[in-house]
Amino acid sequence: MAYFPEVSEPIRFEGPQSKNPLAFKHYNPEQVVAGKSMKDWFRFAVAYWHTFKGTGVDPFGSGTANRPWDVAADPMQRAHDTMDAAFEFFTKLGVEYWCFHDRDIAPEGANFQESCDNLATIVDYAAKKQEETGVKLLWGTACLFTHPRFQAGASTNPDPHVFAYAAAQVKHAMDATKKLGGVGFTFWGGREGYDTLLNTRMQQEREQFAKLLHMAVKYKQEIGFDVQFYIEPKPKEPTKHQYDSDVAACMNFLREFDLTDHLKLNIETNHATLAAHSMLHELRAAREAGALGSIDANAGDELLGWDTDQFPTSVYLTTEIMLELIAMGGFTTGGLNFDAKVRRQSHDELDLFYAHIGGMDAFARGLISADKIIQDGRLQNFVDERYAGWSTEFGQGILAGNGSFADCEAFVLANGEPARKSGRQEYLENLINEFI
Ligand code: XLS
Ligand code: NI
Ligand code: NI
Repeated sequence: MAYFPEVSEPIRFEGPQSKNPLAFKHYNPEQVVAGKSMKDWFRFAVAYWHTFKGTGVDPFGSGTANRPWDVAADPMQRAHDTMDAAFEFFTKLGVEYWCFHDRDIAPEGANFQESCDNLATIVDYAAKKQEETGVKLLWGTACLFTHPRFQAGASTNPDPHVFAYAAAQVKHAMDATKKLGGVGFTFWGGREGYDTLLNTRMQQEREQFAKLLHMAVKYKQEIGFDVQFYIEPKPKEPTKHQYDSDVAACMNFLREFDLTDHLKLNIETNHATLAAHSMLHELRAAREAGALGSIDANAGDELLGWDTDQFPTSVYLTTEIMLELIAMGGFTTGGLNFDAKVRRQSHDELDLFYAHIGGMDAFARGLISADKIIQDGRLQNFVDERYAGWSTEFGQGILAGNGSFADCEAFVLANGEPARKSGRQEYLENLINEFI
């Protein structure tokens, strides 16, 4: 059975003149930009949870999407049907990767063992589908936030019984990811935070979180699984405060608990903005710390204060993202995962295509603009010139750690008042707009 009958063949690149809503206008997978094909720059992935499991439910209303793959009475049949729909979608859209939580792809059973058996059955099925289609797994993860047992957190729970449950679940989610050839595994601390400090031992909970991550490192070595771990910053929602709040908090956490060698960051646009940072800021902070691993590509709404997880359509945003990605030389294990959902009123299966096509085209335009900005060179030259003083013998001495207060005083006495230079913000903003 075809779940997407309106899309009879794979989405193709038709160029900017095309008016076909089911064609790429800018994303041309094999087109080489900045030394690499578009598809290799982006490594696009579809998020299983939003695209196939999302129904449009919100705190005020029930789901609006009635998916044809979500109708069978038996939950395992539904899981198989959903997997069929997913691989039909991946191949028709032409993405190379997908991402999942364990509980997205297989239902919880009556007990832990049954849940693990369900997962193993569906993973076998997914492995077969991957082999048939060539679609690969970007990363897997464990859902440690939906079930009521995790109401007070998973690894950060006041009860070690829940910690054990979470750890056991991660073990199986890692096995599933390994079996599917995943190159990454993500830890997003959905409820790893607190609702109120009145009942919380904050430092102990942070330590518990780190202990789970160390167990995961040990386990991946035990099973010989060459996987990149990611931690995904988010400041809040569902908790009031999440311990992995932003890039800076994550880096501090990883350093404090000796985990910097084992985890990189998976940065999500809407989480950056929830933390009152720009995506550019979070990417820059991660990249300069050598810890930028992967990206959850989405966008928030400027006027709504929660994680709306919208598809990215702003070329300004994608240009900024691609400037950082090009500066990094591209992903190694990571990719651009559309952790994004269609709006509640966009409940048709076709809307899933429009959403992803739009996101992919927005990134293609971002890549092309970013490449032009770099080729042009004026932005880089301006920044180099702005910091030129640090290349002098005096500046270099300070950076090498050889400076002293006495040297600085002598320098000021000899050189007088520093000349002020314009930061040229508006000029630079205009320059960026030349290329967008
Ligand atoms: C939720 C997160 C989640 C992670 C995976 O806000 O973005 O979807 O990416 O658990
Ligand atoms: Ni995410
Ligand atoms: Ni999110």
